[in-house]
Amino acid sequence: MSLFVMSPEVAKAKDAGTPIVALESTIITHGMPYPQNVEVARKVEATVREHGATPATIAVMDGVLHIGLDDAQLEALATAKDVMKVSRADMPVCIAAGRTGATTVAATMIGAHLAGIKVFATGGIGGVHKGAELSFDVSADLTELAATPVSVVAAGAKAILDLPKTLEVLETQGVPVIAYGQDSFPAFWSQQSDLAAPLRLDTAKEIAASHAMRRRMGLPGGQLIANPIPSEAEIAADVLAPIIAQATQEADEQGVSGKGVTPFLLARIFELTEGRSLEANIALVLNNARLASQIAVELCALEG
Ligand code: PSU
Ligand code: MN
Repeated sequence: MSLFVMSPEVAKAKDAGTPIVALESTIITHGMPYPQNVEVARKVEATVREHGATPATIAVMDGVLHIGLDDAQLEALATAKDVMKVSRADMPVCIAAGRTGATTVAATMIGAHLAGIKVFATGGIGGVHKGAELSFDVSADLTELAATPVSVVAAGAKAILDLPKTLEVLETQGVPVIAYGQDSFPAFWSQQSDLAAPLRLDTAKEIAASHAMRRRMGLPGGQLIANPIPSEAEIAADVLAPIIAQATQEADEQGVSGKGVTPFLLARIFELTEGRSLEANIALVLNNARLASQIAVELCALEG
């Protein structure tokens, strides 16, 4: 029996050998409030289609790994209660137990690779949390990037994380971190950070060629493409710094730990910025869907 079910739209693209872009589902269930979450999921899918690729939102529903969701399934996921947050460790358990789970970056990469999808768009990746020297809280997204050959387009990583340590771990793991069109590593809500990006490429074609070269050389793992947020949607780093500090302190005081940390911080920052963080989040996800589609188109021309 197949390990997954493809939506008719994705199956058609697979058969035709046309470009496909994977999309994650934790951003829907744990990253944004309803109903914006499902509206954004639809808009992201539409953006991928407009740019010549087929969207494949990945999630586990009632024990079935879905590669591509139809509209009713997207709505069901966005409104479901008790949805597991599924990373690498949880995925087989969730499927075997017949449960419903939203996939993180790590688990979406695994699903995409199983289905032969090479490019994936999201908002931000998980990383090394502030205080990780005591909590050991390092996202499994980082080791997944080292293991699974999918190019992930994100707007960098959030300043809720320790960005220098996140870049160090990625370097140790041999993950290329490629800023798109600029020298600095983008910081999710802000285009620039004061950290230099380890690598820079200026076109989707070069990013696709690097992905293909990695495979030809037999190196495992993918690439992290750090795509800066559009300037009109940016929130200045100095506006956010005290808000992030407050949210992080509250998480500490309330004993939030493990998988709960990222969703807690995202929700508090949303409240404390009175929704501005969500607006920025939406703009950058759409921007990432655009670039990921362009990369998928180029990669398809290169590798088929
Ligand atoms: N960062 C964001 N938005 C998100 C997430 C991270 O800016 O929605 C989600 C992604 O699904 C990511 C996951 O893969 O959180 C990381 O969680 P953890 O740190 O528990 O691995
Ligand atoms: Mn964690």
